[in-house]
This record gives sequence, C-alpha cells and structure tokens, in this order.
Amino acid sequence: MRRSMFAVLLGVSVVASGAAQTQAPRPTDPAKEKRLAWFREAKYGMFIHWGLYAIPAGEWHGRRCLGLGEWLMNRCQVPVREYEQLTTQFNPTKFDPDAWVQLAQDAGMKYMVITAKHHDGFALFKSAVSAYNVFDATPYHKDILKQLADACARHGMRLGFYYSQSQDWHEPGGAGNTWDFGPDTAPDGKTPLKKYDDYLRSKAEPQVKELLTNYGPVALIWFDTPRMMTPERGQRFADIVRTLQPDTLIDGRLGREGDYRSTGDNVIPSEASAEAWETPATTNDTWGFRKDDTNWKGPGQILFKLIDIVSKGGNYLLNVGPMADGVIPQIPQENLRTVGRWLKVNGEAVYGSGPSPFGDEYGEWTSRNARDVRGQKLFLPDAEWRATVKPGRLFLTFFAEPRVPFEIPPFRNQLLRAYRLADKAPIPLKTENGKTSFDMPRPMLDPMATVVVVEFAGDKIVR
Ligand code: FHN
Repeated sequence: MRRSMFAVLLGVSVVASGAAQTQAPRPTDPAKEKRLAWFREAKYGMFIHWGLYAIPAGEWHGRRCLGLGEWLMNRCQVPVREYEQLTTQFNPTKFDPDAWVQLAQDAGMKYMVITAKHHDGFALFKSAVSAYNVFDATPYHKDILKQLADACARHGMRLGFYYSQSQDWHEPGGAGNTWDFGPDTAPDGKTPLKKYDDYLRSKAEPQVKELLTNYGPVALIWFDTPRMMTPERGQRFADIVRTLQPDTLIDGRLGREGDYRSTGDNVIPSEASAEAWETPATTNDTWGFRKDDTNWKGPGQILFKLIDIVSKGGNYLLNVGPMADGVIPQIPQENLRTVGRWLKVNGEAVYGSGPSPFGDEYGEWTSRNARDVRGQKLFLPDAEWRATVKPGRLFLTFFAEPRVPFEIPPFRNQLLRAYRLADKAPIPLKTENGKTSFDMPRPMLDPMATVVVVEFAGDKIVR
C-alpha cells in the first residue's frame, strides 16, 4: 500500500509485479499547473446549494420526500408544472451576499462555489435563453449571482459556479426527468430518446457562456452528474470555458478530463495523491436545505476532515444549504466559525501545505480480507494525527493527546527544532538509538487539535 502511495507522490508508475519503477516523468501541462496554483494553495472552500427546493425543504404537500433536499422534485416525482409554481414564492428578502462572504472568510475558506443551476433547471441568474430564472420568474426580481459576485469582488473572495450541464428536469430534452418526459435513453443505456443535443445547445451551453461573460472572473465551473456526456459533448463545454476565461478551472465531473479530480460526495481517499483533487462534502446529510436534517458535523469533525484531506494533497469543498429566506442555518455557521478561529492561529499547517511525506498515520488495510460495500479491500483509518509539509517545516497535527512519547517517523534530513505552532512554545526533541521523539505538553493546548512544527534542514523531506 505504502509503495503505491509513494509512487503516486513521486509521479512514478507501478508495474504489474507491484515494484515501483521510475518511468518517463508524468506528463505535465504547464498551462494547467498555472491555472491550478491558487487552488492548490487555497485548500478549503464553501459550496452553496440554493434554489427553489429550499422552500419545500424536504416536504411536498405534507409528504416527506426522503433523500437530498435538492432532489425533492425527483424523489417525489413532482410534475414540472407544479414544481415551477415555487417561483411565485421565491422572495429571499434576508439574502445578504456580504454576510455569506463574511461567513466564508470567518470560516477560513478561500473560495466559494454556488449552484447557478441545479438539476431542477432553475437558474439563480438572469438568463436570456430561459425565463426559468430568479430575475424573470420570481417576485424577488434580482440576480443572485450578480449580487454574490459583486460581494466577492468587494471582499477579495474567489467565486465559482456549479452548473448541472446534463440533468435538467425542467426541460424535455434535458436528462433526468423521466416522470414528465419518459426515459432518457433506449434500453441500451446510451442512445438518447430525448432531444438532448438541442437542450445542450439551446440552454446549457449558452447559460455557461452567460456565466463566463456577465460575472467577472470565474474561479471554476463545477459541472456534475455527466449523464450522456460523451467526450465530444464535454469538449464543447471545455471549449466555451477555455475561450471565454482561460484561467477558469473545470472540475472533474464534466464528462471529459477536467483540471482536477472530484472525489465522490463525502468521499476522502485513503491515500495521498500528487494530482490536484477535491472532496465535495456536506455539513449535515443534505446539500439543499431540509428542515428535518439536524445531523450537523461538529467543528472537531470538520477540522479533522480538512486536515486529513490536506495531508493527502486535496481540497475540501464544504457545503452550506441556505434557507428559503436567504439565511444560512445558525448551527453550521457557528461550527464553521469555530474551525475558522482555529485556522487563524494554525492556518500555516493548512494553506499551501503539501501532503504527508509518511502515510502510516492514515491507518492500515485489514488483514482479514474484509471488503467494503464497493468490493474494495477494507481500510481501517487512524484518526490521532496527520502530517502536512512546507519547505523546511513538518506540521504534525494531533487530534488526541499521544499516550506515549511521539516518535517522529524516520527521515534523513537533520532535525533542527520543534515548537507548538499556536504559541511557539519550544518542544524538546529526544534522540535515542537513531529515533527522535517528543512529549506533547499536557493538557494539549487546544483539545480540538494542536499542531507541533518540526523544522528540518533542506527544503524537502528525504526518507
Ligand atoms: O446530484 C448531485 C447532488 O444533488 C449534489 O449536487 C452533489 C454535490 O456533489 N452532486 C450530485 C451527486 O453527486
């Protein structure tokens, strides 16, 4: 396991025998790396799922629609003509874009991504190609994205747009609405039965052009669920992005290769990777607001996931689901701000940090040959500490007090000194029989997580 992980870190390929051999270096694309520079530095972003579905909030005419809040139309098979009546009630008078950006900044998040159009087909922006949008179809009569883009520009926050390119339950040609418009494809699962390309060309592609034209610099476009998206169709979207804003990143769910890999929802890989990647994740169990979902992740859980992801080379895109009036629920706001206060003190361990040079802290594969639900060998994670690095500095983040002196995994660089990141208090290093360890001062300075910095000679850790 470790060998494969380091092979990935070093950019070498692994041959069938399992032995790591240095092959031709991984082809790098300098333009892509340049586009990705801010993303690799940022590490932590805010995802916002907001739309008409925040009004029913998980319930349709007194009936609970189980599952994700933004999937209500699909789960309860609400006909288009009924669902679109929600537009008459969409009037989020408490929407305060500056407050949203302020929350993201207080939380220590460095970019925001909002659902410009989700699968229900309703756009949070004024669109010339579909009147099913917040400006033309609601009493609110204002462009949400414009207000958020202006607030982001005022506060120096990067803004990206989620756009459901394939599923559009409002349009007869879009994918996904089988209850009004019948199946998407023939039984072969490939041949479209709908005028899918007409939908792409008349709504999805022009709307993506609008997003890239009317709202200033767009950090990224977050495409999703690429049903029926052949590489050729995906390429059409990529061409639009590259032509209109060459610096805009494309996520990993377009249907052709993007600039970075998107993991499954709430999925954190077990190993580190050198390629850019991102985990989209929920703060409770839904993306779009549901009034019955109060299963909030606490600050400690959020912080662990953030550091775990960064120690594996990834980004954490953490969601909030505002309510219909435009207010983000209070509990996740408080939880995010708690993590943000920690990051104010300890952010050096996170922003711009590289993945762990070790890997053993992640846990181990089960020796009992158990498999998970996907048939993969089961991985048993450890959650006591994680490592991140910067030139000359190793950051060891502890989520629990080590019960014995902590032995630094061996590497060849000379160790110079250690200290607690939060208050710079020196931590004596002890070397015996070639092994270096330290005692974490008790009680831990911050029980949620305490970072110890170990300075070493040279830029990179050599094992
Ligand atoms: O179907 C969507 C879902 O509603 C949500 O937007 C997530 C976010 O990653 N993406 C899809 C499921 O993977």
